[in-house]
Amino acid sequence: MWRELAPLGRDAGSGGYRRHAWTAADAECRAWFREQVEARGLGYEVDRNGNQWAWLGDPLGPDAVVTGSHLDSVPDGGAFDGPLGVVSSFAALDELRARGARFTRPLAIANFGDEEGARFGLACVGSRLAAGQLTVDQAHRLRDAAGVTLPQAMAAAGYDPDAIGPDPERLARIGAFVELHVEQGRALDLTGDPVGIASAIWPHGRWRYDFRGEANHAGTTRLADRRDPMLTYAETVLAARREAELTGALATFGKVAVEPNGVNAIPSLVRGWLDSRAADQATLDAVVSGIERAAREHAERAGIDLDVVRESFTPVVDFQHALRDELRAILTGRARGGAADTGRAVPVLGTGAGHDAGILSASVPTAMLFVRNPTGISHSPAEHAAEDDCAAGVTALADVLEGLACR
Ligand code: HGY
Ligand code: MN
Ligand code: MN
Repeated sequence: MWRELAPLGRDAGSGGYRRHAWTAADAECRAWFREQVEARGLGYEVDRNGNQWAWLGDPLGPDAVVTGSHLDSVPDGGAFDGPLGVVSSFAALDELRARGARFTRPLAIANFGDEEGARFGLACVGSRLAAGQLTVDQAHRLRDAAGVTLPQAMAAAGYDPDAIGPDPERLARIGAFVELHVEQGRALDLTGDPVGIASAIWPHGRWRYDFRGEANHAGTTRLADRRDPMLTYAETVLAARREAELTGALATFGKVAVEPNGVNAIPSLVRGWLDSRAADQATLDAVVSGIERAAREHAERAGIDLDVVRESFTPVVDFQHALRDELRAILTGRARGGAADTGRAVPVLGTGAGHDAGILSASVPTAMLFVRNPTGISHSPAEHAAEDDCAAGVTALADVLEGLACR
């Protein structure tokens, strides 16, 4: 499965993935997902928001156990963020069938669309729509850098944008959602464990800063006569780092767009996107307001107009303790009777990375498994996990699914 998926949407130059929502690369990944479903004789379904589902058992039955993740990527993302969860889900199902597991609850594997928000700027569009955390009107207003709206992109990919909307009945039928994901950090590398369990997701968001100045000639305009938004943007980027250091939060300006973006032209507009995250809401509020305050002071002094728009926000997620503890019991061998009690506690760790499981946790009992990432690098072509650790992740996911769905 991994070898078949690896070339899809991969850029030959950077080696990174460009699997953005409703593009040709996304379509290739969706076709791959459907092939896996059909190769296993599972029921295939695409829900009203374009999320894909593979079903074993009755899709309308109660108390389903669902696993899976996403296949889309950030620009030049790595191979594991998302796909590891989807591939591991199919491999875990194969493992359970090899074990002769008898399912007493419906089981599904999901591919949630547009988790990264790389094209339209909002994270977890597929799961947010299903959970009613993104209204149809808000979704219809999303547009990419070329001005293509989400409905236009969905229609061009053959999906009905008028069908999108909340899916409470579907979510009400789910008893547990467990997402396996490559760790985006080095906590497991430090504990020496191949697999860990998630405790929480930090609150995090994305803010767009629009710095407007005055376009002019780079070669004839005196410095004193300029209103250059690039300077204010640069000062804001440095202020963001200072505020993050002062508050123990994270703040990143990783995306910038300049108009007219000419080497010999003083910009009229510099658009910068802030990604900020912190262990708790109060700290996040403090760092985000601190950055905006500094930006406004710099803009005021330089005669630059500034607009700040929050484009994406996810509150803190505290994964359901009962399900988290059930996974822990299963993985330390206590809950499955005969299995030797390994006694070794499985690490439970928080993360600053957002996930569909975080969005769905407001509607469904959710949990996450992390697979060790020896360098911690993610959102980069250098993202990697060792094959043995990925295999340990598949076994852990199979154990968890068996413990939950084969009672
Ligand atoms: O941004 C995130 O944390 C996730 O990768 N969407
Ligand atoms: Mn990601
Ligand atoms: Mn991810």
